Amino acid sequence: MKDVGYGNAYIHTDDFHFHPKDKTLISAHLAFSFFALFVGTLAGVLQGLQRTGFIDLPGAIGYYQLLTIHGVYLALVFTTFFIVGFLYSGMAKTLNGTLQPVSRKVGWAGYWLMALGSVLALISILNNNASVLYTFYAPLAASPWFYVALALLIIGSWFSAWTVFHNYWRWRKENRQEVSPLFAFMSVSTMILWIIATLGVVVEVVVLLVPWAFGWVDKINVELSRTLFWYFGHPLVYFWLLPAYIWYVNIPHIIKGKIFSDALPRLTFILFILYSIPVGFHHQLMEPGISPFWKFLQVVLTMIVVIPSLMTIFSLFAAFELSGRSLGSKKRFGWIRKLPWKDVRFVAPALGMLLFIPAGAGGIINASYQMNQVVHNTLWVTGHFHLTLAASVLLTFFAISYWLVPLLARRALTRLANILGIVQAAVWSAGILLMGGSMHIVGLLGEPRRTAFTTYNDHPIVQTWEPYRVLMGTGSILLYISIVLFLAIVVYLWLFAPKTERAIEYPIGVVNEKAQKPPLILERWSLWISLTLVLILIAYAYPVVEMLAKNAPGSVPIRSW
Ligand code: HAS
Ligand code: CU1
Repeated sequence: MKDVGYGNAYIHTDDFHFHPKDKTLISAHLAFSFFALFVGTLAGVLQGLQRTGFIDLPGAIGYYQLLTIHGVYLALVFTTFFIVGFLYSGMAKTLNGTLQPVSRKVGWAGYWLMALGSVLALISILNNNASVLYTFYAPLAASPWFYVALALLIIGSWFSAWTVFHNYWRWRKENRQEVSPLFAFMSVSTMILWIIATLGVVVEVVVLLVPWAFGWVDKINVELSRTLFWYFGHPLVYFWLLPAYIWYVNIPHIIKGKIFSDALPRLTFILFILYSIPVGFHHQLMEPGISPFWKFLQVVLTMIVVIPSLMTIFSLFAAFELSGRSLGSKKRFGWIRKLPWKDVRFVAPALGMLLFIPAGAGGIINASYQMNQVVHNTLWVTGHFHLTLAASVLLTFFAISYWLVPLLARRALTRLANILGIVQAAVWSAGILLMGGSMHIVGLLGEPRRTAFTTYNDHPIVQTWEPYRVLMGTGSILLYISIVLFLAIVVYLWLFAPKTERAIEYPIGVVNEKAQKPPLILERWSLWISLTLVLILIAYAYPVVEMLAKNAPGSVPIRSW
């Protein structure tokens, strides 16, 4: 590996180039994700400005329509395409230098299914037939084709998961007694989590929503449909988070340090597989159809799933401090100054990490039964997920784009792009702090989420929300500016930056020589999957049977728009 050092026009190189066919597959995923990012943020700023009273929307499009596009295109479409493309790139880099040809074909099948689903969903929403938001809660009913589109998106992503698994199996066959590369381990864990989680939403969509929306059955069991959604909805947030926890392998390289421990991140990911699914009731704490014991049990499990994130904090600080000390820092906190604060590949995720500390604390508040009564269905929750998904995760995805796009295009991450990237990440963080921070406060003051602008007949309580609405609106404008800048930098890096053979490297850290070899049991997937299924049965079997046995009257489809 040749290190030409940061501060030159180019960052260092390890002469890794993608196989041209891998490059096309990965690029297609990234391109679609950037398209979704643009559509989703455009809808986001428009609905944000409407709900804060800054603008009136033209008659042709409504607030709930825009909010649905915003949620579906960012939370479901952008994330899935980006994550799949990114995982393919790391699998190619760390396993055999290229993806297996057959897996590439399956990867393309997945891509087209997901793209078809995404376009169909957008058409349904634009035709004003699916203003049901990204959680598509029954009894609100969309056009049946919207649900078919969602099913295509998810089933397509199963093909992508297979592509990841297949490359891992092939490598495993040739390297039976070896510990897999950390990146590949993380990708496999992420996709195992995804498959188990999406089973819930596929059952919800295919068994409950589609027949009901087509009119083949009259009524839907609302509580059961929401339960199946949140069985999926919570692990969904870790499907976003785990690729960002790539911090474990990327950040040590970028800070010129080493991976502190090879076993700890693997254990972290196993804990996520085990504990992220049987916790969905923490989104349903205020719903009447579930008895308190099962809510309590899932809240306890939620507190356990916080532990792997605490382990991540520990591991990152250890990597920072060890790297700082090896670079000569002597004072207790001197390592902070040794971090590469001029490198966007570090600065963007570092801002994400800093924001994840209050964001995670907010999550623990949400999960605490009594406090959930105060924050549930208020803008506090919207603030929470902007600080987690739209800050910690997205800032990391920005950084990944800043090295992955030039690597794919064999172009340089120029000094200018690097500086603009830092500005872009800083503007994004400022926007999120303004918007997400105000959402937290105004949520405590009682402003509900999922509502268009209203003054509630000039009610005095609503007048106390006013200053926060101004801050939220201003924050959303900053966020939009930041995305436009991000997309402009990406287009520059993809098409216009100087061509170079000494491409920017794919940052994968080396493990600290003092770290212990991870035990092979961590790769006994059948064991972890079985334990996960047992935990799911414990947490869900009885309440679901209860929901079925109660034989609730159910609801006919309702169209509220
Ligand atoms: Fe959440 C609602 C609980 C994490 C996303 N969450 C949501 C919704 C979304 C979401 C989208 O219990 C709304 C869904 C909807 O539409 O209704 N959440 C939690 C808990 C955690 C948590 C306990 N959430 C996330 C993450 C998300 C996300 C991550 C997206 C990526 N959440 C809830 C609950 C609700 C909820 C309830 C329902 C609320 C309601 O009533 O509706 C935990 O996983 C959080 C653990 C995290 C930490 C922080 C670790 C910090 C780290 C940073 C390291 C920093 C360093 C410093 C090293 C404990 C790892 C760097 C230093 C330098 C110098 C650079
Ligand atoms: Cu959750």
